[in-house]
Amino acid sequence: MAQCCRQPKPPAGLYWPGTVVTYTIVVSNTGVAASTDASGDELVDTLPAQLSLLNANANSGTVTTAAGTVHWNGAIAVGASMTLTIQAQVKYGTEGISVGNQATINYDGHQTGVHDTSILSDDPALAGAADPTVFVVIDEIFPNGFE
Ligand SMILES: [Ca+2]
Ligand SMILES: [Ca+2]
Repeated sequence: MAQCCRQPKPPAGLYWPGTVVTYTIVVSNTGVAASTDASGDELVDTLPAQLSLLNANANSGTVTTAAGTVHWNGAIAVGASMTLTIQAQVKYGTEGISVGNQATINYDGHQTGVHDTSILSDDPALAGAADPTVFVVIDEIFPNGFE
């Protein structure tokens, strides 16, 4: 029974049903004016249907979650960054499915108190400017050689 709750940590990039996936999203203010907490969410990440949202935390601002969607509100000073960490579990019955995730960041580029610009998050491991983070769910394996 001891092995019932064991959750082996997979090698980087290998995910199977039951694996906990951690997304780390860093939003930096590289502009010349503070990014304010304007009306509406500054970041929204709706997780794909293959994932169950476990928790979400940020080092500044306010995080709320509803169903499979993470909402972040807050200000970011010039030159500062906000780090949002989202943990989700790969659902069962998803083997072979390509799971993509991408957040939307909204900001008030014209300093009018209203969001006027939206950008998509980017996977820095891929060459494009706005790549979703994608992995394919594999069949369960036992990398430690037992069970
Ligand atoms: Ca806001
Ligand atoms: Ca990229």
